[in-house]
Amino acid sequence: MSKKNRKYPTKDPVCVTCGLPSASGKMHVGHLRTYVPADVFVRFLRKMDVDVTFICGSDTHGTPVLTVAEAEGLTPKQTYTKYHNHYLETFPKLNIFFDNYGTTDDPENHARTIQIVKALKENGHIYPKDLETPYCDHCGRSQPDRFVRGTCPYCGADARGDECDQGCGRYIEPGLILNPRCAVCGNPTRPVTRTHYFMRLSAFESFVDKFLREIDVTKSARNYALGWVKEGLKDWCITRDLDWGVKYPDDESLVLYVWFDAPIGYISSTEQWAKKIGRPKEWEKYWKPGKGRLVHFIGLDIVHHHCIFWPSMLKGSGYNLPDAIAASGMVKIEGHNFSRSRGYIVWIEEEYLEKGLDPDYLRYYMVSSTSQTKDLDFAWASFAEKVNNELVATLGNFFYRGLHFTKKHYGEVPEGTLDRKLKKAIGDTIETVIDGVNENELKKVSDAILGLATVGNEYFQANQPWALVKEDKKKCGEVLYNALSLTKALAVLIDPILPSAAETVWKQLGLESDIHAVQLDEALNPLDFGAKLGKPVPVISKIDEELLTELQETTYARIKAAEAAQKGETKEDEEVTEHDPVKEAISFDEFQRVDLRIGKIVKCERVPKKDRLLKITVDIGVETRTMVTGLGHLYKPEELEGVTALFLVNLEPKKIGGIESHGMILAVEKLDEPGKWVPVKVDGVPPGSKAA
Ligand code: B3M
Ligand code: ZN
Repeated sequence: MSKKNRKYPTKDPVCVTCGLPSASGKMHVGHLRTYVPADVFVRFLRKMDVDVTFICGSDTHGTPVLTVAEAEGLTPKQTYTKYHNHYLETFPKLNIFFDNYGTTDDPENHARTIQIVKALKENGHIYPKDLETPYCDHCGRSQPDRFVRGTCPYCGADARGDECDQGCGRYIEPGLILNPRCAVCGNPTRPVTRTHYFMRLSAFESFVDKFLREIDVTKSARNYALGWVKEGLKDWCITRDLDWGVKYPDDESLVLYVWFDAPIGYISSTEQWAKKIGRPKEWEKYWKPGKGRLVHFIGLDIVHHHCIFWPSMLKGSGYNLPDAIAASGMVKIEGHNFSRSRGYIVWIEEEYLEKGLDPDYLRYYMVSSTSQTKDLDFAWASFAEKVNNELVATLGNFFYRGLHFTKKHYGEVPEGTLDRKLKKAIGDTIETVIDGVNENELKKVSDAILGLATVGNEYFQANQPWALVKEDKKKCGEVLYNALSLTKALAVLIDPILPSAAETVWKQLGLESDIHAVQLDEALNPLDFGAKLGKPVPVISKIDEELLTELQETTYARIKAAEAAQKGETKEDEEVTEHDPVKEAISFDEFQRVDLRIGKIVKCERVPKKDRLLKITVDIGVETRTMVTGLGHLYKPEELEGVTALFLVNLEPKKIGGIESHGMILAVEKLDEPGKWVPVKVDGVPPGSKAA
């Protein structure tokens, strides 16, 4: 990226927000897909001297909180307070620090929401209309949103009232769900008619279209959202027949839909921050039209709300518009779609923090595993591998060996001058870091920093200080001066990702300033001679086999228990199945682009150090090529050698475990044995035969 295309550093004030977690459950690994990168992004902006405020809070309204309150026998307020406190305590334990963390039930949010409804109404964007919504005679009440289940009108999957949670993921307007049944008692509901309030979203169609093309929004999110615009935006029902939420000003027997007041929480939480710092009007620099830049970090599951509803609400009531919407991919657990009910979840408190694991490891894993926009497959084995083979072996090792050796032989920073090549490597890394932050590709950032640590290790190795110290102590001092200056640079650069480790190394270098306040450029300033070194101790330690097994067992045990529970339920309730719903339809043309052929595995070998990976050489008739499969933990190479199976041969090449893979073997996951994948074998057909 050329310097002039960079958005950051900027003199404009920036407000970064994260999607508000619903205060109806505890924090799990899935949450961190957004919160960690956002926190890292904010910390890097601060290191570029950008004026940035980091805002979040708990989402306390709507049926997500109500259903949990009913299940736990608590009031909605008791429920959200319990989980809000949990978030409030847990974020700092992960080194995630918001400038303000409020709730959507705070008075500021009620007031701001009502102000926005009134502004929208005055501007002619709200109107009343009669609507038929589900009523459950058995429960004796209206059952909106999550209180109702039925068939998705778009894809036919079993869905909840306002969102197709198991199929296409789309937002569903009240009254549209097909075959509705009460989610509490299971009885069919009947439609009742009453007056609701609608926002005239249809009038915002061309605005949203233009907005999405102009702002900086993750490509996939933009494409989804533009797709909805193309289908035509329908007016949006903003009220619900519930008594928990922000009361609708013109009819207090209704509340606003949770997705109306939740994003307003971004504004009200900024207002709370402004009050807290004693400049109550300061929030306006972000939210009133002007130079302030709003950056929203969200998950790909809440694109509709942030790319369609929210900008229209802001526009219609005269507020500033988002400058960027960064949508992260979702998290899978051990290769499976995240699912609470099926046990594919990892809880942060019990299963990570209470095991004594360092939050920085998880932060590193979250940013360095894959591109921010892709799904991240969380697996304990790959977590341990990243910590052990990257953090410890490359970075931690470099920190420790230089500090330990210098402390032992010199006790202080020896004299030297910074090597030109090393200085250039530091300078180049800073540039890549700034590019990565601008592109919101934090993997690029962490890879560059680890690359610099590799340069350091090579420098150390090449100069052999352990031998040099005996021959020429002064010259050895020069080498160590360089190694420690590079350590300092690495501490500055890695600080946003590993704040605790960086802080410790900083102290070991004898530096007294606050590393979190140090700017990126400081990485280029070598150390002062003679500074006393602190006590060197390793700042990152390996995840040992025993702990890894314990972590894996906890996760697997839960998955097993969930499976058993589901099987039990299946017997009692025939309706529950474990089949994934059928995906959205594709056209025949789209299908024809898929090239499936029979191939024969002529050779199969393990990929060194990668338990799950096998390198296979496949004869596909026209040619013989290399592919990498993730079946290594299930099969020995000799079990696959000689197998004839179905292959996807026009999948774009991808590096897996350092090897370029040119296609994919098709395998099926056994329904009765989750996690067990079996290749689609075909006998009696020669390689190269096509499937359609
Ligand atoms: N509470 C939805 C969720 O938990 C949500 C986000 C609000 S952002 C304004 O995914
Ligand atoms: Zn659907």
